Amino acid sequence: MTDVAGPASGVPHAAHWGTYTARTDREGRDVADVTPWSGDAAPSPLLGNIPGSVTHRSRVARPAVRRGWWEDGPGPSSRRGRDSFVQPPWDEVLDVLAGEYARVVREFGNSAIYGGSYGWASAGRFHHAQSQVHRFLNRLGGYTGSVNSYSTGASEVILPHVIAPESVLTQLATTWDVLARECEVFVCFGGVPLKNTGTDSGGSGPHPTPAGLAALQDAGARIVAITPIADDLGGAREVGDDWFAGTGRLDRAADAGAAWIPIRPGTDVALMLALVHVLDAEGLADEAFLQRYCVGAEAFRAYVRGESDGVAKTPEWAARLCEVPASRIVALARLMAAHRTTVTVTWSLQRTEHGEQPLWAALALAAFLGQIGLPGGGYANGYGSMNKPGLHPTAFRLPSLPQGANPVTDFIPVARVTDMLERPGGTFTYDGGTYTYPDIRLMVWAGGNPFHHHQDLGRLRRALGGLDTLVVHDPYWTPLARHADVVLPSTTSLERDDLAGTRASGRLGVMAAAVPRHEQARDDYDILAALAERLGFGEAFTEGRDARQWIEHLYDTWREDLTRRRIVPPGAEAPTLPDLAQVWEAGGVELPTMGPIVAFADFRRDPSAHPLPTPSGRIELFSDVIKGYDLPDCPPHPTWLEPTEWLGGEGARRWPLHLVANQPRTRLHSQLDHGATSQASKVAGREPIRLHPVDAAARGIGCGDVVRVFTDRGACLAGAVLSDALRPGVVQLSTGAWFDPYDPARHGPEAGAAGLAEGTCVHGNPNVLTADRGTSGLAQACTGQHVLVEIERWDGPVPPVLAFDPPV
Ligand SMILES: Nc1nc2c(c(=O)[nH]1)N[C@H]1C(S)=C(S)[C@@H](COP(=O)(O)OP(=O)(O)OC[C@H]3O[C@@H](n4cnc5c(=O)[nH]c(N)nc54)[C@H](O)[C@@H]3O)O[C@H]1N2
Ligand SMILES: Nc1nc2c(c(=O)[nH]1)N[C@H]1C(S)=C(S)[C@@H](COP(=O)(O)OP(=O)(O)OC[C@H]3O[C@@H](n4cnc5c(=O)[nH]c(N)nc54)[C@H](O)[C@@H]3O)O[C@H]1N2
Ligand SMILES: [Mo]
Repeated sequence: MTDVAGPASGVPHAAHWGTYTARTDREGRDVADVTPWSGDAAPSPLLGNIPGSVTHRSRVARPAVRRGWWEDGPGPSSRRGRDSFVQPPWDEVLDVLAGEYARVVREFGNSAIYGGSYGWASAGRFHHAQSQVHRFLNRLGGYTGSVNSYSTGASEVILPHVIAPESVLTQLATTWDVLARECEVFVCFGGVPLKNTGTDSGGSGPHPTPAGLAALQDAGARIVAITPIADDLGGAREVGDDWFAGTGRLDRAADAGAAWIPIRPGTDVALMLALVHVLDAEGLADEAFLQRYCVGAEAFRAYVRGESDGVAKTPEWAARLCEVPASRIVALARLMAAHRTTVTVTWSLQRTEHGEQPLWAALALAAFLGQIGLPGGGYANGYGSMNKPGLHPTAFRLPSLPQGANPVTDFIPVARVTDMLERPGGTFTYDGGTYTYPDIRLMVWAGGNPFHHHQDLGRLRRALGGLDTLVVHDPYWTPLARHADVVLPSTTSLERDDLAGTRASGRLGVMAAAVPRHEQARDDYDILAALAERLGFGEAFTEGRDARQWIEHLYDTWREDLTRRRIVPPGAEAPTLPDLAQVWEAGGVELPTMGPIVAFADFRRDPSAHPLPTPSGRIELFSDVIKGYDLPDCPPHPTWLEPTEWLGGEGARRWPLHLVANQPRTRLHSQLDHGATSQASKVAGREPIRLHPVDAAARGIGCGDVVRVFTDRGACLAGAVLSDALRPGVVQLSTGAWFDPYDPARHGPEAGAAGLAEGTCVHGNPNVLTADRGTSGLAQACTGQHVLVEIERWDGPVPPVLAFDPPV
């Protein structure tokens, strides 16, 4: 877009994926171009999705209500997602909706409202949609909420039992400067996928990870990327065993690049156990470390040796499972033991069945190496998963909207949403407890999209039919909005003032409104305030402030908390901050950040003075607490458990391709899928699916072909891309294409006549394929990363993608 007018300098703004200046088009109604903030050395390509997004045709222009709900009233319906919409005026919709909230509370109680509202929404400290909804529902008397995240749901539950809370691992990871100086061998399960390091929830500042990784490589560290997809680490290539036999740092000129170990997906635990087996068998384990800093090493060792189950976890045993040659496993173990070594695991590995295990097995491996707490050595999670691990965070939190307390105790682990709808009154286990699913009548979503994030979308669709009412606040006609009864048009961040930042961003940035509100869109805050008013708690919700006054209030109280050191840990620097008007004028304010971090250094120095927050105060390689839970799918020490869907299992005979549904390179989740960066990646208008040339040839698939990807749960169309960056047998289809279920009446009957099933996503959303199955009875977390599929060339008529065309 070149038609740029507005103030030549533009206004400062921020997204989860970076800080930028927005300049508007001639009419001042949309963003025409964005300039990355000058302080950002590696701006995210996702910025390219922003121009044109405010007035895109997929915006919700005015409130919309599903016809059946408006005419017949609330109640279960199979018409959700198929019905037409009416567009009554705002006031009428708010009146009726307030009445419906009151009815549900009166007839069923507050636990009948599901308001977890999981999702990333937009950057911004005040207009954070989920916080706004939670505050509203708490004032209404509470709601059934959700715990943990889709991102790190298994980590959040297992890690506190065995080492420390997930937030400690990811926020206080050893910083890249320390790694570059000290780390000699960097073994990364899942690579360091720089495509993911652009984003952080709340608003990103600079992006130091690409430079951090480059510095580590330039220093000659041996980087070993263990992943089914080579480009999870740029430049990684397969090397011989002698590469691993080398000593010292690499001579960069002679031996550039990183080693790629193309592991079979879902088998990392087997490889980790075998690495421990080699350390143990060859006397390379750090016995003093195990004794001083760990509990349970002997029980775990007995399992690795096969003393407890009769199966020694030898390299030969592992090689059959993970298809990494035994000689390579031995060479890697020796390399790791001989050098200052960091073992890191991307978050993706725990987004799989038994996802607790790779985290725990990697911890055990690092413990046997004995380098936890040393500079450049030890254990980490998520380098490359986000713009966070390895950065220098602020020592204190940033301003946030107080949500109040929720009197309702019902909750679900976030990814059990369909189960909850299908089985009211049914039980589930979670972190040692047994709980009951509440009977949900009303569901509200603001800032999240289960048709993006959840698995087995066909099942989710059917389950939503059982609700009385589904309310969705979103700026866009997302697939979730299409399935809603009441659709409330929210503003995008570009239509309102806010402040942005995270602990890793190193600054609090100004998000100045760049354009006026689109059509009849309103801020989530204003929508909820209007509902609260009708429900009799307007004042309690707003405290008499408008949005601008709230931002001032949040900033001022936070500044006061800093000045009085209420939120500053001992020893950390407390900044002297200007007032909000000055921050606004400057476009943001830099915050003091922590110096170089060596994770778990205090614990290593003195484990008695600085115990870990685990039950024993030490690293737990065997957990008595988890043993007490008695879960068949989460034993008390790291264990190889065969997943239901993997290439070594029975299911692979019928479904011979392992699909990795990872994060998209060209957008954040489903957000701005219609933007230029995202659209440029589409193939034949569909989401690109990458296949190895051998797998493609076996199916007669060429580059650019439309293919049908299917399981017995569902199917989607996608655009084929051939790539030898993939391990053969592995295919990759990122999340985020807007779900577009084939409907002959809308898409035309021709494809159906040629055999395309109704409900097939014509656009390429992998969550029509994935199973809705928790990681285990411990965390019950999302397992959407993996699914076994088959693929065929689709020679029938190709239906248009209609996902971005509003239903009204
Ligand atoms: N198969 C598979 N599935 C996965 C994953 C995977 O690896 N594989 N990964 C999972 C992970 S890690 C995550 S975090 C989830 C992400 O799942 P989500 O966070 O649910 O995905 P988003 O697309 O970011 O959804 C955010 C929604 O908020 C809307 N929005 C933006 N700003 C505002 C606002 O100001 N107000 C309101 N009301 N709405 C707003 C956007 O339009 C969008 O519809 O997906 C998960 N799903
Ligand atoms: N561009 C972009 N960046 C993002 C996001 C986005 O949507 N877009 N989302 C953000 C969010 S919310 C999150 S939680 C993080 C997620 O961060 P991650 O979970 O780390 O990201 P993914 O891309 O899902 O997976 C990383 C890599 O793991 C590899 N992998 C998959 N399965 C296996 C396996 O079995 N073994 C091994 N060894 N490797 C495997 C895949 O090749 C994949 O590319 O990303 C964040 N960053
Ligand atoms: Mo995530």
